[in-house]
Amino acid sequence: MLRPQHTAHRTFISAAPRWTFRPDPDDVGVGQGWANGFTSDLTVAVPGSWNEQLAEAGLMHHVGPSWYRQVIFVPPTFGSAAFGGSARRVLLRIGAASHHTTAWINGERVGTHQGGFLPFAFDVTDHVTPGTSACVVLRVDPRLDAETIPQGIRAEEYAESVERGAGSEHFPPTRYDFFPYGGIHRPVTLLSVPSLRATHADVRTRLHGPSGAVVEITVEVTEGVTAVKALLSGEDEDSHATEALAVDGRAQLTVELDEARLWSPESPFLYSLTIHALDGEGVTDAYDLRVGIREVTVERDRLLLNGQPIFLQGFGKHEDVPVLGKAFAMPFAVKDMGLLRWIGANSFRTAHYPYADAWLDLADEHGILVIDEVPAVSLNLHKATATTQARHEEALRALIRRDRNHPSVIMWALGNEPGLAGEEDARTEVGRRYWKPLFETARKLDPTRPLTVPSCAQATLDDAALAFCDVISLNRYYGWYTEPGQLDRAADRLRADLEDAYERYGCPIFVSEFGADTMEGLHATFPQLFTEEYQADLIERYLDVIEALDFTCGAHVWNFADFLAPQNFRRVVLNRKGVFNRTRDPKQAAFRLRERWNDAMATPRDIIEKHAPGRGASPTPSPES
Ligand code: BDP
Repeated sequence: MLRPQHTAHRTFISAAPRWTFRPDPDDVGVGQGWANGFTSDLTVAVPGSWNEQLAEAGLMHHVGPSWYRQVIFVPPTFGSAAFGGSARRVLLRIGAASHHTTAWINGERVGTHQGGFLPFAFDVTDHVTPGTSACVVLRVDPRLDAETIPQGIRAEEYAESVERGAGSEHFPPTRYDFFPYGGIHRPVTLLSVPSLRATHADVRTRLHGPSGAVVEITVEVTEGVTAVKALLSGEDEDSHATEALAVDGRAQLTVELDEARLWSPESPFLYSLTIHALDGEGVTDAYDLRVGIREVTVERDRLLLNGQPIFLQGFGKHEDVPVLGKAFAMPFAVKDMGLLRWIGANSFRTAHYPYADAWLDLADEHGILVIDEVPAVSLNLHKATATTQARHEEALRALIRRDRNHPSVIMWALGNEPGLAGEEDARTEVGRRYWKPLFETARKLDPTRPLTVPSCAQATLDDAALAFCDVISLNRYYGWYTEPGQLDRAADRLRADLEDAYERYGCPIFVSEFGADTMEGLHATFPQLFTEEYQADLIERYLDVIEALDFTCGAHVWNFADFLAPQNFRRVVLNRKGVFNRTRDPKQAAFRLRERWNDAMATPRDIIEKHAPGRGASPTPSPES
């Protein structure tokens, strides 16, 4: 799906930010006809989670169906007359809503969608009239179960575990360690697009010869489009034009560059690509994209970008900010990018779900490398069914389709921590059968990026997902959940674990999570959990171990910033493993990392060389290369 854009052939409006809101805890809204409109004293901001916004109305822990209503004036400029009479369509697009959404316009149902973290759109042309108002009603239901991605805990299951006195320590109940926000989390827009248009574009780049590159563009088009033109231009460089006929709804175009300017963290150069759809009489649609040319490969124990080894230094993140909850908030995204640069990080992981695409735009521009994650967090394979697996595949396809054009995305994480509660199925043939087809699908859809699944200590190195990974990602908490206050023992266990992992799998090892909860302002002269010194020391001890091992390709501290967790005795309101607090003030660890990572603007390899002499050098070429 192409994003909202203003071009000579496309336009859009954003819905007003304040919506009428009504929670529906007893799920009576459909039966009572709320789709035709409803009244309520409550309003809520969109994008925004309802939880913190409406905490005083008793909705902090509301994880149930909720209704939104907004009257949107459809501009007369959305009509065909404004675009020279050619036929047009109107689309209602929702950037993301957690997790199941049904939409009505003027009481007529226009569509439904499953999945909380990716955009979706409904063609509402037949339900609106340009120049008049439309009443948009959305029912958003955040409830999850064993067959959704991510999996969740149904209210009845929770009630049973409360009864049994086991497994009920989280409230609201989740299978994961972040707050189960509900709401419309990314912008709602109404788009006016030509009937004869491009509907999707896939751009693949590969390096060719000593300094050239090939850019392959596949454009999906609506019926009636006969050809597609593409124009690729770089700064101060010639433009490259190409054209191809559309056959069976798609056109394949290729641009060959003799001298390609590559995208990299040091020089994140982006070409502009303009796509034109044609119908035999002229141009019917125009759409702009940006293209970064770069290549990611795995060679023995190295992760390579444009043929050079890279070492990932950065964080697992969350989309979580005060009041807005899980909503995308540009000021925080801009601030976070600034902090990533300030601290000297070169990468982050979109733990534990796809983020708003604006994050990836920023990463493309700043040269930040991204591990992009499917929202299959803490999978319980014992409870997974064929439906869970099919939805997992759907989520994987949708993520790759949305994000593959971003050069910043260097690796797909197909999930996170299967078998978190120690379920045996994660380590047996059940796990193997679950993961195999998912990896096959991902490789078929995108053979140009390595695949991984961050794995937890509870699943052990027998985690069935690991056997399919190109990079082994390990989340490890020695010195925190085990060996508390004992950093020497923690470092020894970590080293032994990483060595075992490499011996067993023989591919690059990435420590995708490690960290310690930290209350800013707590200090001690000895290793004491929760103090700022302990967090900073633990992080440095981990980095010393990881950087000194030849086969590692990076380390991501958990977490960039503190984030809200469900209520449970392990958390003082927030998961406090952030090196920044929730409002982005630095803890001591942030300054230590900054010192280590910036180091006169050295590259990550130079930093390794400093802390582990001899380790930063490029790999010796393998005999066959
Ligand atoms: C890991 C999870 C992450 C948690 C983290 C923690 O991947 O979501 O927040 O541990 O416990 O198991 O802080």
